[in-house]
Amino acid sequence: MQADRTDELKALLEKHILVLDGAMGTMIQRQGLQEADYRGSRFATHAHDLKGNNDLLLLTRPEVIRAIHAEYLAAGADIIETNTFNSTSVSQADYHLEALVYELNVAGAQLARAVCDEFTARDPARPRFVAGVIGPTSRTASISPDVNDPGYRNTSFDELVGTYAEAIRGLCDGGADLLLVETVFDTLNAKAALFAIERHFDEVGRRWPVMISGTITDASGRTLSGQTAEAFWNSLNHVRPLSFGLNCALGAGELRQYVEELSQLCNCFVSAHPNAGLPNAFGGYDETPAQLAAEIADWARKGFVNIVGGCCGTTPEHIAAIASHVADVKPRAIPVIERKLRLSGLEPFNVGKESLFVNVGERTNVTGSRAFARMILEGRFDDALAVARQQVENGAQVIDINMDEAMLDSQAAMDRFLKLIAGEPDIARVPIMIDSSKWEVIEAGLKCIQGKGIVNSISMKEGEAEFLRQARLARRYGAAVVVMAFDESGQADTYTRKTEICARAYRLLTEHAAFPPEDIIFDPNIFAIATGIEEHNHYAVDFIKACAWIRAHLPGAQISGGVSNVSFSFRGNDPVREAIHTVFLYHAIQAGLSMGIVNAGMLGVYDELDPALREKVEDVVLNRRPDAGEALVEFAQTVREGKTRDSGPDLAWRELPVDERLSHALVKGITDFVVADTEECRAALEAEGKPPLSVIEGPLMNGMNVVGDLFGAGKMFLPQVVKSARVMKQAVAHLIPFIEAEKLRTGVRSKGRIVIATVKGDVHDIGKNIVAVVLGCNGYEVIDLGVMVS
Ligand code: THG
Repeated sequence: MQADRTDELKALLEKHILVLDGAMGTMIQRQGLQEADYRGSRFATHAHDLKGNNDLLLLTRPEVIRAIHAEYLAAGADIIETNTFNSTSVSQADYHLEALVYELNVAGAQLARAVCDEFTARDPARPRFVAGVIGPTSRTASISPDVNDPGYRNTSFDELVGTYAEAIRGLCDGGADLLLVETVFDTLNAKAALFAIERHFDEVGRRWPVMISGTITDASGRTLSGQTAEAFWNSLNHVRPLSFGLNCALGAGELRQYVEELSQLCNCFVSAHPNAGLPNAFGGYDETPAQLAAEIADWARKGFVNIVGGCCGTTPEHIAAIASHVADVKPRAIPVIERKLRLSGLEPFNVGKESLFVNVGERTNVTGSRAFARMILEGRFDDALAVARQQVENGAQVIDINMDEAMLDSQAAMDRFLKLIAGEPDIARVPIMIDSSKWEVIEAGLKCIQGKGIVNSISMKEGEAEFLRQARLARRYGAAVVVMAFDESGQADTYTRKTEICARAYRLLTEHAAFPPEDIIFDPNIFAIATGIEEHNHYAVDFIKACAWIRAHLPGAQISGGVSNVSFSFRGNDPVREAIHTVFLYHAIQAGLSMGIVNAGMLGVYDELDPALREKVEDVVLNRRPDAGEALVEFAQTVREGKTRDSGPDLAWRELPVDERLSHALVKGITDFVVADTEECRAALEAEGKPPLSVIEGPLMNGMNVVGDLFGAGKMFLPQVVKSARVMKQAVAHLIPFIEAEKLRTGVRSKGRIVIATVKGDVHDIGKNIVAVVLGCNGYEVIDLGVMVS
């Protein structure tokens, strides 16, 4: 194992912009290697093609890789990337070489190590470093590869952790100085890599610096899995990376604004290694060394970057040009970033002093809503998703999800629901709070979310050791935690117990688990008041006082609670419950409550409450008179059920003409009415003497063109387009029997045969499926060879 060079590396980064190497693939391509080169003698009889498995050259043609490393070092690279981008079992499975993962990573690190050491020995004033490369694999943990089943995945968090763990062990054993998790297109894949990294560090009792580099794949400025740059940072900064940045996909010009954005957000070094421009029509790269270096040099002068290099299409000439341009430029100074709870879904959500009060939607809870429980128990997940969507539309900034129901496989339900949410960008926009009293259910949930979510909850009820274990794990998954005021002797119900337990938990978390205070959310227990039992009358007051104490004494932490609990004794009388919530929140927020699990959209305004009701409610909440509860119960009888403000989704678009409705459904990804609308459209066109195919060629393609234009303009991103494809598919499925019947009637023969496939290395086949459907509908016979076709 290589000696720890973290301090040396950090010291250099304070003084200089360091240079990464460039592309490996382009350089290997130049050699014109053939199948036999890849096989060498060791794999001469391997039953599958090996050409294109560039990482395998580490074992069969190491001198080729060694020479490329040497060229980059000679060009001025300070950090060399190991040739291990595809050295994971997921990627090696394409070649049936999963067994080589550890060996490839060791070999990759050893080889780069040896070349770096040679160069360092020649010029000790210019030390060189080995970055152990961990690639994204060819699978996405957050996106379904099957348009018909948005909850399906072809890999899992556990599978990725398993193979990444092997790779990381290999890289560290082989002598890497740091680890580089790069070309991240799905944050959940990266979370799995970082989980494995943190676990490895714990196991061997040593840390390596970690670089994280994501990739933005289209004009929307998002990752493939739909996150914005800031959401991406919020999801992964829990590992305190050495550097954070972007690489690949777009050329330097297109990447610029996102690098600039990260340079302002990240309290670590910032890296960027773009492609040599966007790929041209032949898959080549046109940006010259001078062009690329000029753009990167400008980033350097503007103070955006600390580490720069090249990705696809770059060569030693590009790296030499970059190195000479940044040699004398001062590196970016790491800015001081305000510490606050920084959550994310697809978009960032930062909880600071200025975000007065955070609404956490409570309705997606099987124990808190009979209707939601029925949907889940009956497997009506579409309806359950509609509940989540409504919470977000009604103002929930986070959604709480709870599947704790005796009749349910809670772990499976949590997994399925969260995977379905991942396919709904209008819900997945917000962070998730995973609510369960069972740790296994929480952990199952954490394995499904790419954003930075919240664990709800942990506590000291099973002692300090278990509390700290769960806290450390939550952090390893990159989540914040709700800490309930609960200890070995039970739930805290008095001001004294609430504050003592929170103080003890705070000390344990910050001093023994290095937990950042801003990621702690205390819940000092909201209990029902006005129950008729005298001891309960003081519950709200004690909670409110505890909020004030926590604010004053436990700096940086947030405070939350389950607000609807407080009014349980008024079940059945929603107007009174709402009034209680409103008054309770009015006082608790003033005392420091910063978040609440609430029925989003059902909160009143303190000043607008009927004064008579408010007076009675306030007597109860603040425990101002011994008979307050009875008085409110009596008064409550007079308060009639008002109109509920918990309105359904906006259906105004249903009034539009049918082709506009189809277009709307495609753009918004709404499947609810698509079959009925398609049929209405088909019948109408039939009446005009037009064939069923004209529904596709007219209204449906018009709608898809709108989707295409919005995507091209960066106004839609991939997970949204996937939903559009699903709508299209359902519409077409409805039309196919009509089209077949029409063919038989008119005796039309096939216009020709089309062979179609998704090439090896592509990540999904959505585009191909749409093309296949459209061609099929236009009278072509389509033969689909499938995915990963060489
Ligand atoms: N703290 C933390 N998490 C929590 C709670 C808490 N999670 C669960 C709960 N408490 C917060 N969520 C709810 C959700 C619904 C209701 C109360 C709290 C509720 N439901 C109505 C009822 O039961 O009468 C509606 C019933 C229905 O619609 O069927 O009141 O305190 N950390």
